[in-house]
Amino acid sequence: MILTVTLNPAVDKFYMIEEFSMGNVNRAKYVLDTAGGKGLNVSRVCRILGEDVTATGFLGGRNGKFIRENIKKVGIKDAFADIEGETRTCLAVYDEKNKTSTEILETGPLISEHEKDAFLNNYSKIVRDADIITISGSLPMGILPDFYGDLISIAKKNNKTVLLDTSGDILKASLPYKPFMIKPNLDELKYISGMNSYRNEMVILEAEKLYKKGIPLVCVTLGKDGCIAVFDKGVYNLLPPKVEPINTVGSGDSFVAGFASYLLRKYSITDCLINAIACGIANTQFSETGKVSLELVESYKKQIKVIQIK
Ligand code: TA6
Repeated sequence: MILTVTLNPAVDKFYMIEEFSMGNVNRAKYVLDTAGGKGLNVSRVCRILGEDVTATGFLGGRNGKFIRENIKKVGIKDAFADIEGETRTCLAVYDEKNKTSTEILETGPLISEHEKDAFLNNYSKIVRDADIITISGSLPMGILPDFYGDLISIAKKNNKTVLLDTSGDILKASLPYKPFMIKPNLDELKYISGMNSYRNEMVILEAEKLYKKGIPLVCVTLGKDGCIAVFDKGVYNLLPPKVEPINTVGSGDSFVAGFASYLLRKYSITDCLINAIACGIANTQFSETGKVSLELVESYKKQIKVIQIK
């Protein structure tokens, strides 16, 4: 079973706009509300891949109710903790003409000490039934950046594998706890490493430094250019086919789901990364966030090139 952690879930509101015009009235030609937040996108893709998924985190208010109803419909087991606050809304505005996606992310509700303790108590129990734990996204107010470290420690005490997808100070604070995988993009790698260029050599150098600090798999995601991965003392570049995206939001989350699914099925790290990238690309072919099709994933897997750099 895959346990997904989304401490700051969101109702993802997607607006399709013919041509977005800043400072003017824009009429949405298509609107879609999705039970989102990175970990719930991971959960939804895991379900499409046929995996047994339990989702946990914090949910409250009308948005929390919407999310509970929607995750139940797709067979995601609900292990969320109730909160007083209102779960947030995140906007994704897609400009059809310019093919750009603009996101506006709310900070999320304030979590009380009592709510945090109740979550931790429940998490410590459900971790035992999980095989793989994914921890994704930002933290709501009231939760300190090193909280993911507590979750990683509890998981590792139970001999569970943790895949971490977060950024900024939260990612920095989590590194000493050595999750199995981190997947920073270039900007996130720059923030945590201080590197001053995006040249491949620099990216590889910083990724290797993180690997040497005890992170078994450091995967720097490069969007349409795939990823650079450091694991098992080697450095690899995985190159995807070129596709025309519809909506890229949720591709990183689909990547995590694809990786978790294959890791659970005991595939090699390389095959897990191939499946992960194929899921990330497949997600771009749908307007919904966190959506893939098995046919597209299978097709893209065959087109991904793996180059061993070191
Ligand atoms: O990756 C896409 C997405 O999950 C959106 O669905 C939106 O919920 C956002 O990211 C949340 O990101 P955050 O880093 O705030 O957890």
